[in-house]
Amino acid sequence: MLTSSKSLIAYDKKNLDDKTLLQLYKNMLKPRMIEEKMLILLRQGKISKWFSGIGQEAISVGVTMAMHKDEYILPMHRNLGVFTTREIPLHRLFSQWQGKANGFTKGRDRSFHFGTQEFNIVGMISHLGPQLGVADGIALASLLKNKKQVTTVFTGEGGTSEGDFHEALNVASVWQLPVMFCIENNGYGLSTPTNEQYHCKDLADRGKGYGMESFVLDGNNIIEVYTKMQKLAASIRKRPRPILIEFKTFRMRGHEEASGTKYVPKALMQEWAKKDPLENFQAYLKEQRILSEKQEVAIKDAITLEINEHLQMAFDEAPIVPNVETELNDVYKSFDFKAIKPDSKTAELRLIDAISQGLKQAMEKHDDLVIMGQDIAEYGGVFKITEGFVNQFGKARVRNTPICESAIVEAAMGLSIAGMKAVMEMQFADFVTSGFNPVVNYLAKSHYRWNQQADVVIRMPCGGGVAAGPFHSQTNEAWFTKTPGLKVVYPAFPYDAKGLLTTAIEDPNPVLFFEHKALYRSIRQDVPLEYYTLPIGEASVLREGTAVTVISYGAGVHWALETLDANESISADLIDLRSLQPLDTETIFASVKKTNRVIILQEDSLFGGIASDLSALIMEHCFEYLDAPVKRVASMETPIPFVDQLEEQYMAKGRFEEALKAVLAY
Ligand SMILES: Cc1ncc(C[n+]2csc(CCOP(=O)(O)OP(=O)(O)O)c2C)c(N)n1
Repeated sequence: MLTSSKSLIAYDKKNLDDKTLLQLYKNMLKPRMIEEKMLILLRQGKISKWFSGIGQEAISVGVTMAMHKDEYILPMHRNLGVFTTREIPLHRLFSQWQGKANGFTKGRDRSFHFGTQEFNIVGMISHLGPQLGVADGIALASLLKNKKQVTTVFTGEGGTSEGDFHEALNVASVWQLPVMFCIENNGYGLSTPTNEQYHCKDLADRGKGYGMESFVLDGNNIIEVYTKMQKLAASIRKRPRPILIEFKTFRMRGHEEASGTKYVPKALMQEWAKKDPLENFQAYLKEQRILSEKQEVAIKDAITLEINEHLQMAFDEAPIVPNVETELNDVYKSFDFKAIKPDSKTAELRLIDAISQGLKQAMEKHDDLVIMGQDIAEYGGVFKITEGFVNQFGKARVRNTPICESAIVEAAMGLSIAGMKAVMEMQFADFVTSGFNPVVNYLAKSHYRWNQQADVVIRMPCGGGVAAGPFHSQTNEAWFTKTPGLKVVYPAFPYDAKGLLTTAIEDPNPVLFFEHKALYRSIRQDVPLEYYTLPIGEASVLREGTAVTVISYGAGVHWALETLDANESISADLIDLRSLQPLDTETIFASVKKTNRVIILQEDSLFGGIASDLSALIMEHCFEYLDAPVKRVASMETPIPFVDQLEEQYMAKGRFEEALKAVLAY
């Protein structure tokens, strides 16, 4: 609180007119008054958690006012001022916080965890850091479309310790993306003070390390924030590049309301209270005779009325009525698959060539498709799938990336938010762990949370049998098949690989596309030369028989074929799943009901693999038809060893034949 009515912040209004100054004031006042109301409601138990931005309004408001309304802004949990300055009707915000349908997430996510294309706002996910890489992707789209727009993203100083921050800044700098990275340094990350968070004077100095201009601004001085950000935004629109801005400010309330501020020294709190951005600015406007007492009362009355009316609307809104179908339907964006029939002209292609051809033809078909990955441009990727692509499509659409899986998955998400398509080549499927968070938390959940598709395909060169050891051999599809929101495709043949990849790219949902490295150059097939698509979610029945159903995918399909070829007397249905999520249970159940015996072969180690769930599904749906227990054959429960003899022992392949015969003999 200011003890006198004199402003303690040295404002320089430059050439700002009174109307703008009053607008800045009103825009700061509104979130402050909303928050004060929310604190009352919180105490009354009428809303859940609250993250306060009191004392930090000048940053949200100044930055948002410096941007054009059609430019994307990516706020965090203390940026109510961003939402109100973009003039979101308050009742929609209130409904959001009460988990009601007129909010932005149909009650599926809380507080500020939402985005809205209508207002060009992309809200955070809880993990904080991913926002920064998403901003890169949005800015990349704006750069590629020559839109001359700036994208702004916020982080707290705590969030700057996450890897995402460093990856996102580096990518933005290497690609010269038009992003304003805004750090709100408010002294504490939950209870952690800055000296336990980082070991340098100003976080802005980190910009230098990334080859980026950076600035420190007084985050409590609305005029400084607004005028400087306006200037920077204008400059970036003309000359695209990233800029890092550190706003010095202070968190005046607890991390969230319930947690309090006991650990914050009182003197520090008092010192910052004197720098309150709203009270000081109000005093200044009065000193300058820009704001009268009467005007102030009128402005406050109008805001109070607006808050109360809109709150009433939200309270009057009926609570969400749960509906199982609605929930399930919203996990994926609906996709109207259009079968494009293959041309009759074919050529014998290896799996790797078929994938390359499908990808190339998808690039020709979709002008807005961008491919990103390590060493994929001139070098053609480590497996040479994108060899020659740069010559045909240029480096803007075939993008070499730094080694930063998280930021690239996030950038792919950003491209999708900006209406583009992205394919990311994971150099080896094993490395997806370095980008795991945005895959399972951002891509997978965004359609369910706020109706935002993640039009992204991640190509996953995977699998063993190539003597490459524990970190270049894994087949990690099970990490993703259990995550609602992702599709998982795993072809075993060139024809399927090409047609399913083109579909995966057409599908607006996130697809993990597994490509078995050992099959790349060993499996050949006649493949149509023109563009075609195949439906995701349909298994293919490779052999038909009566005695047993063999279910597999990827390399396992070829092991099964070899075994069945060597045992011609075994009459088996052989099902190649092709797609693991969604799963073609209809084909599986029909086969099991016919043969009454089933064996599932997977290359992954046993526990928690897709075979386990398949087994459970078969048991639940076909129990009465089974003449033998469902058998799973999988690799050993160890990491994948390097040397041939050990790897061979590890692999499920060597145990399949015996297990198959045991199922038949049961
Ligand atoms: C990956 C991850 N780790 C930890 C948390 C828990 N958490 C939420 S906010 C927060 C503090 C963030 O501090 P800062 O980035 O400075 O933002 P502030 O809350 O101060 O505005 C923490 C630790 C989280 N949400 N996500």
